[in-house]
Amino acid sequence: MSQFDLTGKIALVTGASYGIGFAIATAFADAGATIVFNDIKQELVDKGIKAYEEKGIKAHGYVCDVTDENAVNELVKTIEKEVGVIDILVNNAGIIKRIPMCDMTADEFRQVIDVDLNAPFIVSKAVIPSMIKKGHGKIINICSMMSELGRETVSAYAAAKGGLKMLTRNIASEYGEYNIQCNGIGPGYIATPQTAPLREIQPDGSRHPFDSFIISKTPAARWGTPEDLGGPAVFLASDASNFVNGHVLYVDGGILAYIGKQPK
Ligand code: NAP
Ligand code: GCO
Repeated sequence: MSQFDLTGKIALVTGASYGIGFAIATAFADAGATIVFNDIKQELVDKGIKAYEEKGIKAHGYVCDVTDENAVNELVKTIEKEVGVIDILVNNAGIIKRIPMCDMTADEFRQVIDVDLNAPFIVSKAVIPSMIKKGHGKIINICSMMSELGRETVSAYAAAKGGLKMLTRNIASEYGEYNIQCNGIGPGYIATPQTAPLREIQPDGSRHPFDSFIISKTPAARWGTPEDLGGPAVFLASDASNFVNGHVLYVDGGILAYIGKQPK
């Protein structure tokens, strides 16, 4: 049997009706896992179930706001009853607000921290006890370039994703002895609705300046696709990574290794 096989495993991927979460869940299903996902609205869950069906995947979809601790605890109980104990959790649901720091309200800052940092704490805490009883578990936190780097307008997001990197290391430290591996994936710049405003074609038909900037900062000279994250996620969800713990795997086409192209 392949070390990457996920047959018999149950995976919960949060916020996975489209985008990166959807691509990761699809890769898990291709490797044999049963897919469970949630999203914040019924329309998104319906859209997700249909999109999985189109790929031949029977996914279990639930409405749940990952920032609501009671709702998350109920969700995990329902999944355990209706599907089974979760073997793999991917904390994928996330938001970003691109606002210069001095223009951002404390409330807006808190909303980002709530979804991108507090929620992974809440969902991980809800699944770990059953993972301990089962004798194994895999938690994958979707981090970011902003777990390492800063840039204008993303103070809350960078603070949350930097914190998520440390939550990853802490879960690994605290629960490694129970055969739980908690790792992060740090996607580079990936073409999804979240980054669509950064790729908008300009009125004169030229590329968005940020789009050109990202191409020049990425040795691969392209944006990533959600599918680029599938293989790394399967690795971190499978037995192939049983001694990998507390690591963040950057899937960035080389951005973090590169000083950037010299301007012409
Ligand atoms: P996305 O397209 O915005 O998808 C995120 C999903 O999470 C959406 O379905 C969203 O619903 C859902 N969600 C938001 N708040 C939620 C909540 N409170 N409870 C439950 N679900 C919630 O994002 P993506 O680009 O695929 O990104 C997925 C993850 O990767 C995020 O954590 C993001 O920060 C991270 N990431 C993205 C990139 C990139 O370049 N795209 C790079 C690095 C890291 P709505 O549609 O209603 O908001
Ligand atoms: C931004 C982007 C990033 C990416 C991603 C990078 O405005 O700089 O949205 O934050 O989404 O997280 O890894």
